Amino acid sequence: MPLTIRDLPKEKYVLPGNAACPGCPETMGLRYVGMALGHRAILVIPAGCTSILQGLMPGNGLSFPIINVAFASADAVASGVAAAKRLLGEDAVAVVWAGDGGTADIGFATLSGAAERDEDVIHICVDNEAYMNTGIQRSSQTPLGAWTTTTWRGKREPKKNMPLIMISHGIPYVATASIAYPIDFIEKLRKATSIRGFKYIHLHAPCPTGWRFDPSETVEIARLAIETGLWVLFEAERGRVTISPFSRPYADRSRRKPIVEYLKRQGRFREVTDELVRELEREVDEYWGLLLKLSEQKVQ
Ligand SMILES: Cc1ncc(C[n+]2csc(CCOP(=O)(O)OP(=O)(O)O)c2C)c(N)n1
Ligand code: SF4
Ligand SMILES: [Mg+2]
Repeated sequence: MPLTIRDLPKEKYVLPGNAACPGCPETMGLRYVGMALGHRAILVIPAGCTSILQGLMPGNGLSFPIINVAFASADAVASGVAAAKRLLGEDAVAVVWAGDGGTADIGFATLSGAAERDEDVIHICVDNEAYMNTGIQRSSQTPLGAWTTTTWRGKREPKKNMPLIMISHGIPYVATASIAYPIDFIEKLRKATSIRGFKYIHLHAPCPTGWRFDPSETVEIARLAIETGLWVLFEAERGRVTISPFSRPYADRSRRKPIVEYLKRQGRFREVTDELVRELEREVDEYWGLLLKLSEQKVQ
């Protein structure tokens, strides 16, 4: 039986009154982590919006057990948590919850090291496509053309492809997810707990504050990323890719919404040109072509 919203536990791990902005995608993602893993999750969190919104003792905004760490140590600390849990026979899941900066840039060395050692850890990259906590600076996950406070005229480089980089580490499980599709994310998290070794999940997380859209539109913007084919939901088990059901229709290019529908809803793409749209379309086609080759799936 497929999982439905009614099957999910009611216990709350994200508490009211926390310091997140309205419409924050990180609190949404954490809520789903709570639903998927419950009290088994031990979160290792480097600096970022989550470490701020969790608050200071005794005013906690999150009720997970959390270890706050320096960027460069997150996956090394989680490797230690995994070893302790094995030695003590605890039924716990070592989870790194890190932003795109903490994952793809500042924390990448220990992420790559822990993946190469195949530590029994789940690394979740909550990707809001910039360093939001310190004032919306660009990261390697900021897409081509996007405004940030360090790319005033739009970023000139494309988004670094982290899921493909993690697949090439040869780890047992890589998946992409979106805060607009909670059941898909929860199922992937639960599957990850059943697999021994290093698991990487990249969660697309539109941020109203940094992307310049109304806080009531977070889920809509996240959904548009899927419907335009810009963000693709998939799983890769030992490198073999399966496109997830919500993304499957968009393997067919003609079913994708125009990319401009996604861009025009966000102030960070205010200066977008036709040339940029064409370049993004080219990137999307190329990425889909590669994923479909890896999946050996026929275009429907
Ligand atoms: C080694 C180091 N460099 C820089 C900082 C400052 N810093 C704190 S949070 C942050 C940005 C984090 O961005 P991201 O990981 O994307 O998380 P977000 O705030 O977007 O959730 C930076 C640069 C730091 N704490 N440590
Ligand atoms: S800046 Fe974005 S990610 Fe950070 S707390 Fe605000 S809405 Fe959430
Ligand atoms: Mg970020």
